Amino acid sequence: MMIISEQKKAKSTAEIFSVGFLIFFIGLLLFFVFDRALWADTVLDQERLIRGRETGSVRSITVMSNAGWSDAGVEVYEGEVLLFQAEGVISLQEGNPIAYCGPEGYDLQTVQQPLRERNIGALIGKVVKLLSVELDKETGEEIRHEQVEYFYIGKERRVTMPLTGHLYLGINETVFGDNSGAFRVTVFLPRILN
Ligand SMILES: [Ca+2]
Repeated sequence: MMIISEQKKAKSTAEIFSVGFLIFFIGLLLFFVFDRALWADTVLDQERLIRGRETGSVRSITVMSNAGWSDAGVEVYEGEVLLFQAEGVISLQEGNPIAYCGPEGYDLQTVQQPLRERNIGALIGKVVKLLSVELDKETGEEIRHEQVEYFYIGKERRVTMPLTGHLYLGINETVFGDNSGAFRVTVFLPRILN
């Protein structure tokens, strides 16, 4: 009886150790999974900024306020997250002493803007997807059928690309001929550009 009891005790001790190890292992696994998930949410953006030149690509674009859309020179993919940072001051009406603004725009919304609910003069972007090209039979001119998606940027913003296509940056204003100045924009892409 003594021997059996000892064996049982030994067995139960081994079981406790096994269960303990299993719990520890699962805990360790969960820690890594959740830690990575948290890390991905909070730290990745900063990491991406710091290591942008290793893990992705950085583009510097000057957006002239009096020249319509500026070609960012990159194709983007739907769902891809790009980080934008902008600086600079522009005039929305040269000679007007109060019509100045930064990338967040001037505190005024008009119906004649690409993004009506955003400040006039704010930094915005658009993605253009070329659907088809046809020739006008009468004039011989090229007619491009495009899908366009606009999005707000402001001073600093992470934006999920709404469409696969070509990226442009511009000012949230249609009457841009009387503007002056430019925004300097840094674009961080999550992949290496060829
Ligand atoms: Ca203007």
